[in-house]
Amino acid sequence: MANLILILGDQLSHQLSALEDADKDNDRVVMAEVHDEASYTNHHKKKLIYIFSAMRHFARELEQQGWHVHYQHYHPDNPEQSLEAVVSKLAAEHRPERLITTECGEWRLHSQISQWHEHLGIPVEIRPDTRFVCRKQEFADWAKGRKQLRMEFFYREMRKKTGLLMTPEGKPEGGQWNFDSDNRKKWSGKPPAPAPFRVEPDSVTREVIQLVEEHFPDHFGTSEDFHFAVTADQAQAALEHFIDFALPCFGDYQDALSDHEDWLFHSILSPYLNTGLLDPTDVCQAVAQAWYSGRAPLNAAEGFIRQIIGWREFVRGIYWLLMPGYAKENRLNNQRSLPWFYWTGETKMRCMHKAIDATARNAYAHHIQRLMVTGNFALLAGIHPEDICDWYLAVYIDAFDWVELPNTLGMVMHADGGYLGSKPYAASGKYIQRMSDHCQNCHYRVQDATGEKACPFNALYWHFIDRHRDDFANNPRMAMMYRNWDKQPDERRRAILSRGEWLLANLEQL
Ligand code: FAD
Ligand code: DLZ
Repeated sequence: MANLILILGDQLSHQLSALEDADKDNDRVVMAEVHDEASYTNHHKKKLIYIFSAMRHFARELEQQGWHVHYQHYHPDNPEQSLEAVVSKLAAEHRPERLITTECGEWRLHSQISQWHEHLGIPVEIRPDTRFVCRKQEFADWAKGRKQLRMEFFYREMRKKTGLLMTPEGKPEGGQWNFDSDNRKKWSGKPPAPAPFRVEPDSVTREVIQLVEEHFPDHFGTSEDFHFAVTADQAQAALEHFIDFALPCFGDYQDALSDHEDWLFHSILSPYLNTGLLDPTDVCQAVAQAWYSGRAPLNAAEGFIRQIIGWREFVRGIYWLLMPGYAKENRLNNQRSLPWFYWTGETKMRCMHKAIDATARNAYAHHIQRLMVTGNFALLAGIHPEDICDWYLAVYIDAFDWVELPNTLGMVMHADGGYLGSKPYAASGKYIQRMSDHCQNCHYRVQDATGEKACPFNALYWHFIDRHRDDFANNPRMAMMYRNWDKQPDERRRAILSRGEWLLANLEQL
């Protein structure tokens, strides 16, 4: 055998750098479902099913194209329980010239793979991951010397680099870089939200569902009604479904929350983007084309493209710039444990119940649920960043450390001191009321900050503002909040803080 080519569970792309210039006749591809990767967190059952099934389908495609593939199916008694063990065994058996792989997406595994050459007795060639618009070094160069890193400026560079939604004269289409102010509508049920794209499980997926039920029965969530795409062709159909049915309203209702609809007008493409079934630039080009051909408004197309070549690339850049220290950041010195209801959904707070229940059923919640409901609550309640990061890493089908960590630790928890946002995304119940119809069905009263039935988000919000005065009072974007708080009568402030104290001491009861 000439070379061994390792393909990881989130590298399911035929254009993967590890496959470039390979010799189909002599090289051997290795893919492995292993205990260590399946168990480093309490992965949602649907995430396990998705990864294993997509891996199996991808391996089959490679074989159909003439590749020799060594594929390890998961079994708890497999002697090789880690990727290194699988690769070591093959290296000893076949004496390849070298191991080739594409750099992996998380620090934990990356730091292991970068040491493998010491144990395997063969060189290990780690190639750059070309599935992103911005290379790691390019981001580091952009970030160098800047006092603050702001996504908006990075995003403009990526627009120029890709030419997406740019005029031939090099100006942004529509005369503006960003149409976010058009994208904050509340959704009241009309127009109806489209049904999500569905693929009925084939025999491969059904076998994996059984495997996950048998060997991972205690993992979070349900395997029922698994309907995600598991091949690149199916993911392409999911993209077309999004463009036809959801994109036209994506912008308008991007920030909306609903008591009745899990998916609203979101694309549900993150699992496919993050595992290689879809390429981010192709996806953005298809969306830009939908605008050019009049099938979607500009605020939708621009808003969507910004999420991908802006936020997605930006968080990846931050991750690789700041790891491994980044994962340990806790600048607000939060110490509370994650309340148990994050795992059960059993809470009287309607918005929280709805977001967690959807998460358990679907392995998915849309961005505003993650940011402004479960995330906002964790921020206000002072949950330890490691606890809440581990929750997000476990429960979502699209969760990989490089994208989950900056979003949770940075954007939600403000634990990094402000790389991801110039102010914390802290909000009271009023925000949730404005953007959703949850509050009218809630046990708690959103208009109250004190009293047994007062919405917990309210007193927790003011408690957060008060206890972090030293951290935020000088932030110009927070000044109005401090002015509003300071002009409250003393007695009211004391009552709110006392309710806040009670809530913090009794989180499990909410
Ligand atoms: P859409 O709303 O349709 O957006 C389109 C695409 O834009 C997404 O598919 C995604 O690729 C990209 N995108 C949008 N926002 C972000 C963002 N903030 N960061 C990176 N990419 C973004 N996204 C993940 O892919 N994996 C995660 O583990 C993850 N964890 C998150 C944790 C928290 C606390 C928060 C607030 C956000 C997290 N996100 C994560 C970002 C975002 O919530 C998801 O990408 C999005 O909800 C996926 O659903 P969608 O494909 O329907 O997205
Ligand atoms: C997330 C995941 C899971 C659940 N299982 C596997 C696996 O069995 N084999 C594998 O190669 N990859 C798996 N992955 C993805 C990795 O844990 C890891 O998150 C990514 O490869 C990082 O780039």
